[in-house]
Amino acid sequence: MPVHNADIAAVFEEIAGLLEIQGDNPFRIRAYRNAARTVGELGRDLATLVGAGKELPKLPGIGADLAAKIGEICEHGTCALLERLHRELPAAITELLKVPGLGPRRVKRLHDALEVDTVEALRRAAGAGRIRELPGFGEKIEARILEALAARKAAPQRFKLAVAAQYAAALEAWLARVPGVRKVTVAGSYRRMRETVGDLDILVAATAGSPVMARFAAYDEVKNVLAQGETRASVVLKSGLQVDLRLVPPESYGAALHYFTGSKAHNIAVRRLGQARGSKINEYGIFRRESRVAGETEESVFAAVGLPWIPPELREDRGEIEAARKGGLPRLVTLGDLKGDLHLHTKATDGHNTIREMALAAKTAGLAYLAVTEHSRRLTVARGLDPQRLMKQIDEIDRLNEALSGITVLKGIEVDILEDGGLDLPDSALKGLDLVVGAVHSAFALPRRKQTGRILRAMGSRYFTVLAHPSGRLLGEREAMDVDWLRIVRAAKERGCCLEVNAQPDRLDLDDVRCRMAKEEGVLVAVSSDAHSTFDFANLKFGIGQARRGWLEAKDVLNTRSLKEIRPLLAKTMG
Ligand code: DGT
Ligand code: CA
Ligand code: CA
Repeated sequence: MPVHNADIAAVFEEIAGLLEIQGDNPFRIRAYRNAARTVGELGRDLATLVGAGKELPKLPGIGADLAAKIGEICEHGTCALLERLHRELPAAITELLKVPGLGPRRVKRLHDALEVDTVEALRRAAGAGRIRELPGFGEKIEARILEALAARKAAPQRFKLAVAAQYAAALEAWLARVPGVRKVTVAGSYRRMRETVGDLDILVAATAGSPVMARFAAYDEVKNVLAQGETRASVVLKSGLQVDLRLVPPESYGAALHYFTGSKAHNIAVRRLGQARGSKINEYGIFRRESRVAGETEESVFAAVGLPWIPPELREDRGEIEAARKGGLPRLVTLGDLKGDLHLHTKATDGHNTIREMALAAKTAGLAYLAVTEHSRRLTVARGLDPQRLMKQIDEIDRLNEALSGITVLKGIEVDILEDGGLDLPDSALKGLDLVVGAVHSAFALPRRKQTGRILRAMGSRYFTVLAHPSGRLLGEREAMDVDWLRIVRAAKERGCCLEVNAQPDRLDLDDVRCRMAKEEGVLVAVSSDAHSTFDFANLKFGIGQARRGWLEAKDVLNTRSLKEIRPLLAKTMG
């Protein structure tokens, strides 16, 4: 059974929750939680390393004991500790832990006081008004629990793109090895690089008699089979991710690919164009008076309605058809266009590697420069830098650059934007740097006017280059801040500073819509990894996905420029 980093992280997260319910040592609990985060965000598949008999990379906070557990999970999908905790606690506790706003401490109290040990029991207790009477709960929390339960029912779980990618890549490779299989493509929102996906839609072309349908249902990550026919099947994987598979004949592959890539709104618009030309478009092809005129390739589908091929990331019915008709489609930025990375961390703060290690990994990733941008002192949990430590790092980078070839380290900082919009370090500490990345890490819930003013003031400070993860959202965890985006984008334009697309899988911030707003207002966007380890450069592709969904071309992205071209641009913001 293939095990992915997300599975390992989920096991550690569950262990942390269950240990907390049992009242275990807080340090031990935190160790599991940190490990879950570290593994979950890692840009390299640990099970592959374990499977190849390779040693695990040294990761901070992951000592021999946790490393052994990672090995155990890679092999068995679970570990003895989790199994023991399952025996000691009611099975539904794990489900309760997933209800937003509950958390281990509350779950434990509900369990002890009301004997609530299933989600249904929780719903009943909340509905009967019994939860508000518990000390430490109250009416507000009871209402929140009911809301969370209703939302759970209404909105099925969506998977972060990077997490879905782990499952998709493994399944795609597995299907491609089935005898007779000619082509496998993961279509749907995944192919359009949406930040989250509801399910995977896989298209397969195979020779007659290929056992692909049976093999799909027998894939060992499958938890249950929802439907299985000769040409279509749906399964749910152990992770909860649903996968729909379609077997299509070669002459329909392009039409099916177009149909199942979506979006639905885009499909409807294309179908209408077809109707206007007297042809019928569906997932089997393009038909004129019952005979197929196109459908083998996607290009043929678009050509049949008089359009050039449109990249999947644009297919949201947000003007792409009109642009295609006028020959005005953007030439979307690609991963290969990136020349550098302008936001990352090292061991000096909460990163896992030395500057040198990060530089060499960036070079391997095909980059020519990278900016070290540590947290500033206010972020004590990340051991943020004060002016003295920053000065020391600047010296270290100068020395390192003399020794390195083929890669240049730029000097930066991720300075904390204080609640009043001031920066966490004085101008005297910032002025020797190549760039200043500013970011909000606190008070995300300020009212719109205050929050907007705070960010505007920060961007207006003397040294300010890039606004990092501008909205502050964390997918599935924290909403974007409430700010006047147009004012911020226009202020960036006036001030000559840039906005970031942070490529971390749970950020993807700016999102697609705000990328496009930046472009339309003439503001450059930096696509940055915010790497905390040498593996994280692998996340840049997800940032590029958002940039492409936001119609960005290479010229719209700051770090597609060579070192020589970017230096004067950065220097302008540092004066
Ligand atoms: P998701 O899974 O919620 O992240 O989003 P999608 O876009 O992958 O949606 P999904 O899985 O329901 O369907 C895959 C594609 O199939 C969708 O993007 C477009 C196509 N499709 C599904 N239902 C319809 C429909 O009723 N009409 C048309 N024209 N296309 C549809
Ligand atoms: Ca889908
Ligand atoms: Ca689907």
